[in-house]
Amino acid sequence: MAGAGVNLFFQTLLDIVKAFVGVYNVFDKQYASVRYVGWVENTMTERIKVIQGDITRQAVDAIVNAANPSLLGGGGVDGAIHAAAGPELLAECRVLNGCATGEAKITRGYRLNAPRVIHTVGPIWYGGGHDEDALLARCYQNCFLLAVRHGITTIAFPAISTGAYHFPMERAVQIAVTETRRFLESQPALRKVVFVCFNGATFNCYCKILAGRPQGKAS
Ligand code: AR6
Repeated sequence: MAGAGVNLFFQTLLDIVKAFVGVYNVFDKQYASVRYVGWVENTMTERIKVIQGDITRQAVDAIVNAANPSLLGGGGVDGAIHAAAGPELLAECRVLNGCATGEAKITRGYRLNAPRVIHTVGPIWYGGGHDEDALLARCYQNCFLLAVRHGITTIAFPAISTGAYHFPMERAVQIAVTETRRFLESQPALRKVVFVCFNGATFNCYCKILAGRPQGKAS
């Protein structure tokens, strides 16, 4: 009888210990996930960098090209990327069958420091009533999706559509930053997003919208 009592005591003790371990695990997981979200939030400024410079010189996994629907080259950043990558880039682009506005396609980087180029076609600014905002947002979303699908962890963007396509700079930068923050929050695999600004005005605009101090040097 006494033996049964002792057994019951130990069994109950064991159940209590197990229950505590279970509760501890639940708390631990919750704490871990909260800490994880906190980590993303805390390191957001480290994962987004803004620099003034030339995107063709960036040593990242992929640079983004602000292309046109033919994907066969052009002026601006598109021309600079093709010039720096060499003719092999154009040869690969020829077989891609172009790219619709808001979509993105990936190639190798050839002579660039970046092994990959993600080509996206931003919207031409027609005054704002032609879905321009949504199309520009789609550019960033599709670039990020392609990047993650190809195991890219560091990516550099120019200010898509803000040159020959005349998208208002501040509005374009707001969209770029919003889409980037949204994607980084859900994708820990993406380690670094670099906004490469070709001039000081663009650089200042990104810094203002990111509401942070300048984080990079001109290169
Ligand atoms: N590095 C970083 N940014 C650059 C560079 C560079 N080397 N060169 C220019 N920018 P744009 P879009 C900036 O006109 O407006 C092409 O002909 C530039 O200051 O290159 O999307 C395509 O073939 C501006 O802020 O692209 C299309 O036909 C930003 O990059 C059309 O232009 C985008 O300017 C696309 O127009």
